Amino acid sequence: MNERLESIARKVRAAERIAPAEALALWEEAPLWLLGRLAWERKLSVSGDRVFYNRNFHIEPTNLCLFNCRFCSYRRPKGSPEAWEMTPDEIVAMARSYRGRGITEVHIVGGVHPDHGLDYYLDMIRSVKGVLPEATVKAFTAIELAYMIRRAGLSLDEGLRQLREAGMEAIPGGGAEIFDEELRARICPEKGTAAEWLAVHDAAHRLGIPTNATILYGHVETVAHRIDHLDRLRRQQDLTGGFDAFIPLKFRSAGNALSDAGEVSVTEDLRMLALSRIYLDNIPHIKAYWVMYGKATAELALAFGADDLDGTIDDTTRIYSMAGAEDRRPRMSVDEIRSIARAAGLRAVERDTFYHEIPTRP
Ligand code: V47
Repeated sequence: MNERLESIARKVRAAERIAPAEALALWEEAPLWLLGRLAWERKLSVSGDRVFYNRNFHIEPTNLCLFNCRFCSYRRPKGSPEAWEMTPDEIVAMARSYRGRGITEVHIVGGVHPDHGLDYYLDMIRSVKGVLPEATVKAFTAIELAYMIRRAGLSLDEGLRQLREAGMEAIPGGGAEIFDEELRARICPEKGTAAEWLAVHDAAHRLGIPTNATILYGHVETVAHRIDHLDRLRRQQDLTGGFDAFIPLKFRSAGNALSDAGEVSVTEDLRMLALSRIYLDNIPHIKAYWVMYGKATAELALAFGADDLDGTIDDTTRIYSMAGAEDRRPRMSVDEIRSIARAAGLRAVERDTFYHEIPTRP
């Protein structure tokens, strides 16, 4: 190992923060085993032998979307036979079908629908919460939120307050994509800016609403772009501290305008996870979203710094199956999650949205 690498590894082990240039050096020069070992050690010091999971399902109310992001396989234009829009009754019926099944989180994300006002979303949240009062509603990406709040003529703060009052208790991490302005203009030119994404999370954190963060990697960006993205998140977290989890999202190439970019290797996925764990020293949880990796890679991810697998899902999300993920009908039983954790030498621990542990139950 060269001297530079040795000194960076020493810093990481001493829980000292590394700079962007050091992250780049780690990426370019560290062998996989070293990245993995550093991330594993960091994971152990944060969450010990635990791997978190939750009992959740998703509601994807629509795949109509104002924006046409080039990496997206999910969106359909109005009039397309593959476009869908759930009615409020269908949404309530879906939530009702999960009554009595131990669900602790409902994740609601869809396209940015052109026609709905804020009241529509407030009613949606109230109705889901009304049917499943014990579950946390984690809803809408920062992009959807910015749009619905702006359309209502409200400040971010006021809009988020109203949504929280209706029952939105946490915000998922989607819509971050890649923060670099030039790249964003190439892959999702119409979508809200990086500054807008960060402003929504900043406002949410200041209101005490916890959120997640993501990156979409493995398309046309460079490693320096990824590190810049991580750096902006780390700086935001220093200011407001409200990110619970970071989720590196691997670009899946089927059925979208960026298909030619292909997909990065599993080895690169593991390097990305490890780098995220090492760089984001102020975000406690790194999620290996099994729906996007597939179950086999998710198990591997647990040796590279991840401490969360996300949830049972119950075949309720299409975003990744439409983009080419192996699992066409993603669902995982609690037993399966436990055996993945066990195989990785770790202990599966059920959590709620806020990472409170839930005592073992069948
Ligand atoms: O923002 C879209 C990504 C995200 C593709 O917060 C794609 O707990 C890969 O954010 N290949 C939405 N990714 C999903 C998301 C998420 C998922 C699970 C848990 C949480 C959480 C958040 O999906 C979008 C976009 O970055 N995405 N298309 C694609 N072809």
